[in-house]
Order: sequence, then C-alpha cells, then structure tokens
Amino acid sequence: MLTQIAAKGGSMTPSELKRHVEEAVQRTPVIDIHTHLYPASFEELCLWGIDELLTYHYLVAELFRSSDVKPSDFRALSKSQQADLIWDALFVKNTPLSEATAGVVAVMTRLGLDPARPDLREARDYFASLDLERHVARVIELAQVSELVMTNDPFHARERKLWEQNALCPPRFRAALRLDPLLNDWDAAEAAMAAQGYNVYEQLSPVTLRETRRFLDNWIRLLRPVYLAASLPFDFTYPNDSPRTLLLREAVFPTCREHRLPFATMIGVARGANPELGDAGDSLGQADTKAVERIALENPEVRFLVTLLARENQHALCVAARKFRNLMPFGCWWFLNNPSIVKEITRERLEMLGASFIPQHSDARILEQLIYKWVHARRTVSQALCDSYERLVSDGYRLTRQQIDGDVQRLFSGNFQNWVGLTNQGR
Ligand code: FIX
Ligand code: ZN
Repeated sequence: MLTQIAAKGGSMTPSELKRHVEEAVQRTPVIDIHTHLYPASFEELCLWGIDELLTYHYLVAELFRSSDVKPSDFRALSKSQQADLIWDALFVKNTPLSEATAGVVAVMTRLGLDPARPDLREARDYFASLDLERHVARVIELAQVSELVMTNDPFHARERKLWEQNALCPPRFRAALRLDPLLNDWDAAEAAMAAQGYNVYEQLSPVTLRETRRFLDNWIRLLRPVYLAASLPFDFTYPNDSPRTLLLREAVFPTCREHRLPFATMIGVARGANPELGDAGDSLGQADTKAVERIALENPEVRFLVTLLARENQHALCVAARKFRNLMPFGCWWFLNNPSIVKEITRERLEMLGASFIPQHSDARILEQLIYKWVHARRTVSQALCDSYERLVSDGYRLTRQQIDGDVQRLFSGNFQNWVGLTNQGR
C-alpha cells in the first residue's frame, strides 16, 4: 500500500524516505540546550579526556555493580587509578553494553582510538598530545553542535571569580543562570548573597526579595544568559508555603518577565539516594505535573522549558504542553537518555505535539560526551521521525524532502531559537 501511494504520488519510496530522514538528521547542526560544559578558557572547569570520561558518575555507579570495590576505597584512589579500575571492570572484564559504556566506545572510535585495548596507555598518550582549544573545536564539529548552553552557577566560588574577571567565553558557548541553591537551599543562598554584600536575610521580607532581584539582575548583566534555570526535586509542589514558592513568585518569574528570559526547569531528581556514591548516588521520583500546569497558568507571559526525570511523567508533560503554549518540553534527561526510552518519548511527543518540542539535549559534563550523546540521539530521533512520516504517507500524504529538512531544523534549533529569541540576542 505504502509503495503504491509513494509511486503514484511521485513522493519518496519507503527506502528513499528513510535515507532522506537519516541524511537530514545527520547533516543538520543542533543547538545543545543544556550541558555542563565550559570553554577551555574556564581552565579546570573545562573537563575533558579519557580519565574524566571514565570517572563520570554514570560509569562510577555501574562500576559498583560489576566489581566488589568499596565506594570508600574507590574514593581514596587517584582519578587515573579510578579510571583504570573502571576500564578493567566495565570494558575489559565485561562487554560495554550499557548506554554510558557504549558511549565511551563511540567517542574512542570516532577519535581513532581502539576501545578493545586492555589498558588506557594509547588513549592517555593521544589526549596528552592534544591542544585543548583545537580539541574543543574538533569535538564540537564532530558532534555537529552549532551552539551549546552551559550551566552557570553564581553560587560556585570558582565560576563566580572567572565571570567577575571577564574570562573569555566564545560566542557558541551560551550562558544559563542556574538557581538551584536559591530555590533549593535558601539558607545557604542567603548566607552566600549576604557575604557578597546583598542586604538579604533569612526572612523573605520585601527588602530581601528586592535584593534577590538585584542579585539576579547583576548576574543577568554579567552572564547575558539565554534562560534562567533550576533543577527541582521530585517532590516539588507549587504553590506551597515554602521559601521556594515566594522566591519563584516574587523574584524569579518577575525577573523572567522583565528581561524576557525563559525559565528552564528540570524536575524529578532525588538527590543523595545513596550518599556513599557521591554524584553517582542521585536517583529519581515521579513529579507532580499539576505543579507545572499551575506555574504555566499563573505566568502566561513567561516561556518555560520543562523536562521531567521520570518516564511515567512524560505523557502528562505532553498533555500539559498541549494545554499551555508557554510550555516547551525538552530532552530525554539523565536516566531517560537511553535509546529505548528516547524513541518512545520522541514518538509520543511527535504524536501529541507535532514538531513543537525540543527532542534532546546532551547534559554533557565531559567535553567528549558531546560526540556520543549526539551520535546516539540522531540515530534514535531519525527512527522516531521515520515512523511518524511512514504513518503519514500511508495515510495518503505526499511528503516532500523540503518538509523533512524543515522539520529537522525546527526540532534541532528553530524551536529553541524562537523560544529564547537567540537570533536577536547578542552576548
Ligand atoms: O541537574 C542537572 O543539571 C543534572 O543534569 C545533573 O545534576 C546530573 O548530574 C546530570 O548531569 C545528568 O545527566
Ligand atoms: Zn544537567
């Protein structure tokens, strides 16, 4: 049936369709809207190389399932000793089947390294030979990322210093003003702001709220962010009588309105589920999607970028986005960033939202993760798009190559550019 329609309509055959979708997805540059990356000029904040790749918390968590090393003994090792241990346990003694281990394989092969080596000598020699600036440029090119958004924390002493010293930041590294301490640990944030000379107190008085807005205004001036952001815990509710609600209502959302900046929120983390694993010890929980709807309803002129951590929340997020045009679902975050789930979520979003969402972000924390995160994402987004187009063609629609190109461009950059006004926002 499909072939007949295709042939009659002069549109593409199924194999031509599949080939064109794959080509369009492969060649279309993407704006990576959420990463933890920094340019080389941010010195030790720019994490890269095989030892950082292997000791990333995804792999640390997997190490403890494939070896009997104790977390406390692991923490006592040097980074290169930790990397050696992870390499041996997850890549030599076992097949790198998980998404995180397969990702390291994808990075190594694309950099010309052998992922079947019994040790890390070749990889370490390679990375030691690199010029970092050139390597950063090459990785971004390999990943076909046109721009990426950082996660910039004004409460992180080292990062604050770099910004206050006007550290160079290349234009394709966009800033995002991250507000987790402000919204999740007001006492600590208040103390840090007071230490920086802001007239704030634990009690959220009008003066303290006004000073908090001054703090946000100053950081917006310094960073020129494309959005304000916060990761909120799975048990986030809104509104309630916590400092968080007051800070959102009286400081953050008014600031978004005044500066015409979106608010990006990532909801669902359960920090420290297993404290002895450190960064690797965070888990997830189902979020209250009604809280997201209430925020969207209460702030129609604020644009929200929203991603949720629980798979069970994704359908409700699509429904919420259908009800509120100021909600932009984005990405398959963290524990969702696995091909089987990315395909399900992307198909569900295409079925419920058309191309009016942002399919993926990398969340890359180590530079070279960009390579595998986008190789894998493009593969899966292609498959989901093909399924949707095949269904459309079998319903009798004559699809053109131009339409496919346009849809991919919209998903990979157009939706985000329009959402944050990137086209008319210099740095
Ligand atoms: O809050 C966040 O930005 C999360 O993405 C991180 O905390 C998390 O560690 C991560 O990188 C997941 O991919
Ligand atoms: Zn992140």
